[in-house]
Amino acid sequence: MNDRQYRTIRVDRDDRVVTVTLDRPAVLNALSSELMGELVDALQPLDRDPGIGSFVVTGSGRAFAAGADITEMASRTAVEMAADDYFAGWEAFAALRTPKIASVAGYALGGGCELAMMCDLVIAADTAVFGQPEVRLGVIPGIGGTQRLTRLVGAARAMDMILTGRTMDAAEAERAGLVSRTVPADRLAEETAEVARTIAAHSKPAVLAAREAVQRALETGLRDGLLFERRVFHALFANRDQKEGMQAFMEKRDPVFTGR
Ligand code: CO8
Repeated sequence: MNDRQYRTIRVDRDDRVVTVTLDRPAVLNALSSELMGELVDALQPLDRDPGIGSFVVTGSGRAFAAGADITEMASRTAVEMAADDYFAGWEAFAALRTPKIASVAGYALGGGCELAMMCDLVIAADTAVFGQPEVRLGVIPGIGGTQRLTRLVGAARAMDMILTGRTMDAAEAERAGLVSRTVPADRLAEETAEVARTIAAHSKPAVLAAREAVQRALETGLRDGLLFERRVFHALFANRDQKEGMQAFMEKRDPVFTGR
C-alpha cells in the first residue's frame, strides 16, 4: 500500500483483503471529485499486487454514499461538465480487475447506488436503502445507473426507480437482483469480511478469469460469451494453480494456491 494520507477515505489491509471506508460522514459520504481521485489512487496500484485478493468498499455513519456531491456540481455549466468529462474517473474504479465487494449500510443513493453496482458483489445490511433519485434534482443518473441498474433488475423496475426516484429497501433490492445477500446490520462487517477472505483465498488468476467471464455475459451475446468462457477455461490449464487445485482435491487436502 502507498503511504499517502487521504482526506476522504480510510484504507486498511488485512492479509489479502483491502478495505476502503468512505469517510465523509457529515455529508453522508457524498462522492466528491477528491474522493473519486483518492479511491482510484489507493486501489489502482493494489489491483496489480498478487498479494491482494479482494477489495471491500464500505461507508460510514448513516450512509454508504448519498450520491455525487451536489454542492460541488450545483453551479457548474454544461460546458465545464463536458470539458472535464466530469466523473469519467469512475470508469477507472469500475475497471479494477480485483473483485470488489460493496458492503452497504444506510443510504446508497444516486452515485452511491451506482458505486455499489460498479462492484462485483453487493452485501447489504437490513438498513440499506437504494435509489436513483437524480430526476428530483433535474438530472439523470450519470455514472452508470441507467445502464447497470437496467441490466441487474430489468427495464420494468429500473424505469420505476429512475423515473419516480423512489427507493428500495434491502429486501426488495435482494429480490430484484441488485444485492447478493442481505444480513442484519450488526453482522455486516463480519459477513463481508468472510466473503472477502473466501474470494481472496482462491487462485487469483482463476478469480480474475471468472469475474471477466461473468462480466462478458453482461456485454455480449450468448455464442460469443460461451466461446470466451471455454477459451479462458482452456487457458487456465497453463497455471500451476489448476494442477494444485485438482491434485489437492484428489489427495483430499486443502489447495495451496500461489497465483501462478
Ligand atoms: N451531496 C452533498 N451533500 C449531501 C448529499 C449529496 N449527495 N447528500 C447529503 N448531503 C449532506 C446534506 O446537505 C447535509 O449537510 P448539512 O448537514 O451541511 O446540511 C448532510 O449531508 C446530511 O443530510 P440531510 O440533512 O439531508 O440528512 P437527512 O437524513 O435529512 O436526509 C437523504 C438524508 C434523504 C439521503 C438526503 O440527504 C438526500 O436526499 N440526499 C441527496 C440524495 C441524492 O439526491 N443523491 C443523488 C445525487 S446526484 C448523483 O448522484 C448523480 C451522479 C451522477 C453524476 C455524474 C455526472 C456526469
